[in-house]
Order: sequence, then C-alpha cells, then structure tokens
Amino acid sequence: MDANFETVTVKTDVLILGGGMAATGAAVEAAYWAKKKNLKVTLVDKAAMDRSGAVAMGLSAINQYLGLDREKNTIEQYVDYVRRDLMGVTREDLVYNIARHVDGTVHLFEKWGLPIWKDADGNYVNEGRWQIMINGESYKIIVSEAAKNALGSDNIYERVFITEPLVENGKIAGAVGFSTRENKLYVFRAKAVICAMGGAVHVFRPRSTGEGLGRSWYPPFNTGSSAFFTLKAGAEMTCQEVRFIPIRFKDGYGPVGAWFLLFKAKATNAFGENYFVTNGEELKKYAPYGTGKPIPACLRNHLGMIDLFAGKGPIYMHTAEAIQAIAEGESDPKKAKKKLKELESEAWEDFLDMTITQALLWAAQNIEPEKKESEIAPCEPYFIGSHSGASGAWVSGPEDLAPKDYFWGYDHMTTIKGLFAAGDASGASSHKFSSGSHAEGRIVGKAAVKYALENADEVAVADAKIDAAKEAAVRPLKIWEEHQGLSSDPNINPNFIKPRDFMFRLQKIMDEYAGGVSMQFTTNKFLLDRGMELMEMLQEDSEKLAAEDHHELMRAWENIHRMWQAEAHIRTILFREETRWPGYYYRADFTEMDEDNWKCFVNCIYDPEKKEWEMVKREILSIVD
Ligand code: SFD
Ligand code: AMP
Repeated sequence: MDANFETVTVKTDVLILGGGMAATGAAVEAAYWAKKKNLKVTLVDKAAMDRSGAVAMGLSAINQYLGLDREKNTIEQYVDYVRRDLMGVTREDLVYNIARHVDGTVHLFEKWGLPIWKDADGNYVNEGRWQIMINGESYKIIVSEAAKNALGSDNIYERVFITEPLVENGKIAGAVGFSTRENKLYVFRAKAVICAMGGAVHVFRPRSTGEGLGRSWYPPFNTGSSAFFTLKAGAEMTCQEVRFIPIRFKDGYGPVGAWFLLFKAKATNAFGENYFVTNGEELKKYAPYGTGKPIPACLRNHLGMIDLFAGKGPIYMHTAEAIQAIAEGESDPKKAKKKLKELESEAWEDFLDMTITQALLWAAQNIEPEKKESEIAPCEPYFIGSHSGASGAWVSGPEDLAPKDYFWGYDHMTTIKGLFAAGDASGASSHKFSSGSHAEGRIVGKAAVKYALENADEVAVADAKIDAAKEAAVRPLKIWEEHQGLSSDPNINPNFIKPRDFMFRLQKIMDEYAGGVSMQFTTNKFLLDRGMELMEMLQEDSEKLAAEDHHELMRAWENIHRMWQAEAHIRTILFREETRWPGYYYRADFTEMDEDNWKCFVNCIYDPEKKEWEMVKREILSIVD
C-alpha cells in the first residue's frame, strides 16, 4: 500500500473523541450550549456511530435509573450501593453527580423513541431496584440519531481512528488520527477535548480462542484508546487495578442480570449446592462490604470461584426452575400456560436484544431455557469504568459536591487542562452503565463548552510534535512496505511483527503473569515483576508493528493502546499489597483485605516528557453517611 497520506487539519472548539454512549451524550449537550455561543463542536468515531461501541448490538435493560419516587430510591442510597459494590473505593461526588442527572437522560431516550417496558399502570418495569427493562435492539441508532441531529453531519468524522493526544504545557491542544478507509491523516486542533473512547477488551487472553476468537462479553472494538489517550496526555489515572470480571452464560457471554433479578433464578454448583449459601461465611471476612445487600459483584464471583477452583463445576443458572416457578404463581392453568410462553419469549429476547450469539448458542446446543439449565462462568478480565469495574482517568468533581481535594475547576475534567473524560474513560464512578455514561457525557459536554469559552486562545503546539505524531500514526505501513519482500509468509518476518501475533503475545503475558483465566485470576509480586520485564520487551517490539492496509493499521494501533492499559494495570496491582476485590483478582502474597493500609485510591501518572511512571495513594473522602 502507498503510505503517502494527505494531511487534513480540522480546527474546532470542542472535540469529542468516540461515538458511543458517553460521546453521544456529550454531543447533544455540547451542541446545545455551543450554539448559543457560536462555538463549533466536532465528533470523531473510529467506526459508524449508528452501531459503534458497546451498545452496537443493542441492550435489553437500562441499568441505572433511580425512578421518580425519591422517597423510595434516594441518590444517597445509590451512592451507598455503588460504594459497597466497589469495596469502599469510589468517588462518591462523581457517582452522586451522575445519579442526580441520569433520570433526565433516560426520559430523553424515551422521547427519542426507545421502547421502555411498561406495566398495566403505565409504569416502567423494573428488572432490579435500579434497573429497568427495554426493547433495546435499536438503542444505539436512537441515541446516535439525536447526536447527529444536534451536531450536523459536517461536524462528524466517522471511520477516523484517533492515535494520540496533542498536549502542550499540561494543556490539551487536540488529537491526531487516520482514516481507516482513505489515505488521510487528521490533525484535530481544539480548545477542549472530551475523551470517550470506551474501555478495553482483549488485553487478557480470552476464553474464546481459535474456535470463537473475538467473542467476548464487552465489545472487541473497545481497545484501550481512552486509557492510552489520557495516560499519554499525562493525566492522573485511578483504579487501574479494578478490572471487571462478569459472570456470564458460558461461551456466548449472555448477561445474567435479568436472570438473577427479573426471573429470580438460582445458581448452583454441579452438585446442586447454592454457593451463595454454602460459602456464605466467607463474606464476613469482607465486612462491612460483604455483609451488606446486595453482595458486591466481586464477592458474588468469589463465592462461585471457591467452588469452581475446588473442582465443583460447572456452575449452572437454573433457568427452567425460575421460569416454572413464576408460571406456577398463576392459579388459573390457562393463564399459567400463557405466562410460560411469555417468559420463554422474554428469555430469548433478553439475548436477542444484546448478545445475539448467546441465543444462537442456545439454539445450536438444543437448550430450551424453560426446560434445561445453562452453564455460567466468570469471563476474562475487562477494563471498564462504567459497569462494576472502576478504571479510568481521575477527574474533578462538581463544585457543589466535591471535597476540596477533588475539585479543580470544571466538572469531570482530568488533571490535564481542557481534557475531559466520560463513560468508561473516567474512573472511580462505577455503575453508570449505558444511561449514566450518556448522562456523564452530557455533564462533560456542558463543562467543555464552558472551558472553551473561558480559555479561548488556541494552545500552540510545536510543528515537530505534530509531525512526530503523524509519522508514528502510519509507521506500521512504512515498515510493511520496506520489509515485506524478505519472506514468503506475510505474517513472519525478522523485521516486523503483525498486530495479531503482537496481541497474542500481550495476552499471554497478561494471562500468565497478571492473573488471567488460566491462572485462576491469581498473581504475586514475582509473577508481576517478570510480567513487567516481558512487557518491556513487547514495548520495544511495538516499534516494529507492520500493517498491510488501513484495516491492519487500525489493528496495530489498537494493540499499542491495549499494551498501555496492560502496563498501567500491572503497575497498579503490584503497588496495592492486598486482596480487596477477590473474584476480580487474588494476590497470593497478600491474601487478605487490609483496611488499615489500603482503604485508599491507587492512582498512577505517566510523565510523557520524562517517560516515567509515578504511583500515588489518594485519600477516600466521603460525602454520604
Ligand atoms: O446486561 C474510538 N452495558 C450495559 N448497560 C446498560 O445500561 N444496560 C445493560 O444491560 C448493559 N449490559 C451490557 C452492556 C454492554 C455490553 C457490551 C453488553 C451488555 C453485551 C454497558 C454499556 O454498554 C456501557 O456502560 C456504555 O456503552 C459505556 O459507554 P462509553 O461511551 O464509555 O463506551 P462505548 O459506548 O463503547 O463507546 C466507545 C466509542 O469509542 C469509539 N472509539 N473512536 C475513535 N478513535 C479510537 N481510537 C476509538 N476507540 C474507540 C468507539 O467506536 C465507540 O463509538 S449488561 O451486561 O449489564
Ligand atoms: P449483569 O447482567 O451481570 O451485567 O447485571 C445487570 C445489573 O444487575 C447490574 O446492575 C448488576 O450489578 C445487577 N446484578 C446482576 N446480578 C446480580 C445479583 N445476583 N444480585 C444483585 N444484583 C445483580
């Protein structure tokens, strides 16, 4: 391929990176405020916004909705729920800020056309206390349409992959990227930048290998771009150790929430023992978090893992029992039969709305959920700030809620001036899910416009810096051009490594040294130190990534981004000498939770000038009793 690329320079006021839930929220809100002040807002997505990001396939529930009855569900109760779920480590000001805005966002979704389940009285149907059911196959198209209408098509760049940030003296100045279809390099210059490029998948070796490679719970197209972008800008990062391991229907990765909460299904080990009961004593070790209700997500995993690791698997979700029990609640046999049919179709729709593969797998394996139980299993680890993980950038809280040390001027701005983060990109504010990510996007959309107004001068960037970023962006194509003739197999060459093999190498390091599936999520200082050594060699080889075409160029950069997420993770689990989130990972050399020394945030900062990492502890400051 010809690696001569045309440079397109785009000047804007507010630049939104990503086109997912947080970015579409940011677009709607920023466009509204920008219009009043005659500012320009531009959005860049590596894919087509209608079906990009985690909600590409749709969803079957909105997992954060407080409801209009604030007597029943208070914001303080939501904060307490999240705090306990994350074993005490959460930014309460951020969780509070999102929770107080999220219902308005959900009402917008409905106004834009999202079908939300209603009961006979016209009330939303709850899945659990904070979750509501939707017919969400077209969820992403609906929120994307609203963002497109707000911004106008001239201000949207689809299929442009952002490689790295432009920063000068601790201030954001823009971003560099390339088209995944044409020979075009993009230099975006902006006063405020919103990073919303999702979480990271396939940093760890997945359970699905050759036979189902690419299948994962969280989307394979979330590749650590947010973590890379904020780290490389020099922003302080938080909770990089708090990976998320969801329990999912085995191999198809179908979510379990509807089964546990809506259908009230039970999970047991192969011997029929309910591990929540038989291993229940274990929870006392993790008081006060483990002894409250609901049991934190990591501890739910932990109780199941005790049995799995003891050889008592498979673990089963008893779908048939649950469906029969609800149907039998109807005394009239005719009604009971009708109810059974309804439940059967709801069970299938839950997956058809958001994890189609799971429905296909059920069909392929002759599983009728109303007749037969299904295997569930813990997945490989993911990096996701919006579900029950917490990794992301350390951002400012809102002035009216944030303790002094958590406030530096603009809502949800990182420690780099003018650089904002939302959704998976912002840390320590878990349980925002799709709705809270959109709400957080709206919060940063408004704050970024304010910042752009109050900091109207363009941040100057040295030409050499921009040229270096452009050169790096297309380097894998040049390496391919130079060396491809040396071997007959395009994937094997002494002068380069292809993205696919590079990814396998990264995943092997993470799996075997940083506590992946094959190590039963367990690691220690020696394994982590060795893992870092191997990572350094991988980093050297990242300079030799080769790409045959635009698509492979994207793959090359996705893996560079994953590699940085991996390094931040290894450094942080190494620093925190305790096991606070069993079920997510275990430190074999520090097996207990240590409230005296480690009830704190662990943050990391990469200095892009000195190329050095710093690890710091930050105090947890509570705002809710
Ligand atoms: O059942 C670049 N999620 C659920 N949320 C809910 O509210 N209800 C559910 O039912 C949920 N479940 C669920 C969920 C996700 C998935 C995959 C499944 C099931 C199967 C979680 C939410 O989806 C999630 O919290 C939000 O989507 C997070 O939003 P955000 O904006 O942080 O991430 P995104 O939507 O994935 O968007 C990322 C965007 O960035 C783009 N991008 N663009 C340019 N350059 C780069 N280098 C880029 N890298 C990425 C992407 O294209 C995308 O547009 S359940 O399991 O709990
Ligand atoms: P999931 O399908 O696992 O992503 O879960 C969807 C929602 O239900 C999230 O808010 C979870 O925290 C919650 N959830 C899932 N399983 C349980 C459970 N056993 N107890 C309490 N909450 C749960």
